[in-house]
Amino acid sequence: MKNDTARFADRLAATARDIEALLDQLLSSATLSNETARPPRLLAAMRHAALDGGKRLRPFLVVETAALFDVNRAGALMAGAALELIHCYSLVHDDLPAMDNDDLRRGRPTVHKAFDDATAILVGDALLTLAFDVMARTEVHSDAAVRTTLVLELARASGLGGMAGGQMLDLAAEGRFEKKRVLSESEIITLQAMKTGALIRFACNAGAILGKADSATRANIARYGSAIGQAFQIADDLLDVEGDAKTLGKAAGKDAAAGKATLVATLGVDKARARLNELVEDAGAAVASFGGKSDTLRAAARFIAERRA
Ligand code: GRG
Repeated sequence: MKNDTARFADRLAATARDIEALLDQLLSSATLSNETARPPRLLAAMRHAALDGGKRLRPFLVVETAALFDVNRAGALMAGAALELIHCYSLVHDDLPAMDNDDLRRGRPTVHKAFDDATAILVGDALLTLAFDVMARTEVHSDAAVRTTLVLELARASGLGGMAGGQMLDLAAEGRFEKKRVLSESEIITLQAMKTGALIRFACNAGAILGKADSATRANIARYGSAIGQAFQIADDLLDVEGDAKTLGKAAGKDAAAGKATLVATLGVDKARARLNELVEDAGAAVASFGGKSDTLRAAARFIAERRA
């Protein structure tokens, strides 16, 4: 019989396959109503950004939290695909010369390297807007109020007070706009809760929104999402220190070289690892009331903490 880790890996792979197929379809050359044309170069660059790569962790979290409430899987996958489009856009823009200036992403040349900077900017714009187009579709959920809540919360997670705002705080912390200063632990936690945590938290909340969960349950899911969001970032920072470019599919050691504000730099590797373990525990406790139904979410928290790529 398969153990928890193997079962988790199978479920993650199955969702990744379904998301790949869905994104392939969403990024087909056929125009939709009220679209005039899909310019081939922009479409090719969007497909380069979104297809054939990535763990699809955020859609997986949507699908698995939705499964707690016996939500229809096809709708959860569609919501997950919308979220993945936002994630892919953020990677394309983050890799640009004006941001992190990376040549490699998911083991392939970044979009601005494979195409050019202007195309990469438009890829980000078009993926971002397509995400909201997809989230608003009836295939996500038959209830318009559920779709409106998803659109609203996705916008909040992605924008000024979420991911884009967090990226701004990150650039400021690097000393781009004024003198570089050392951030406190709580400032780092806030920055990371916005930059990477917001989308991960949204992924979990989306499952509860689709399932029309009550507010106490929503709060538990949000606690789970916050804990794994923080864990994800600490694991990512540890990988930057301990990983290598070949397994990561992107450059390693960049954060330390740039003197980036991370909890690993502030707390040191051992304390950061201890914090990571506490967060995995807390994530598990937050969904304990679901019993065996939340086994996969608990395995996901462990996977996030232990991942090597
Ligand atoms: C440019 C608006 C804007 C935002 C950028 C999230 C973000 C903000 C940038 C990503 C930069 C980065 C590499 C952050 C570290 C954490 C992270 C998001 C890693 C990549 O996510 P994974 O591991 O990637 O889920 P895959 O490739 O598996 O999808």
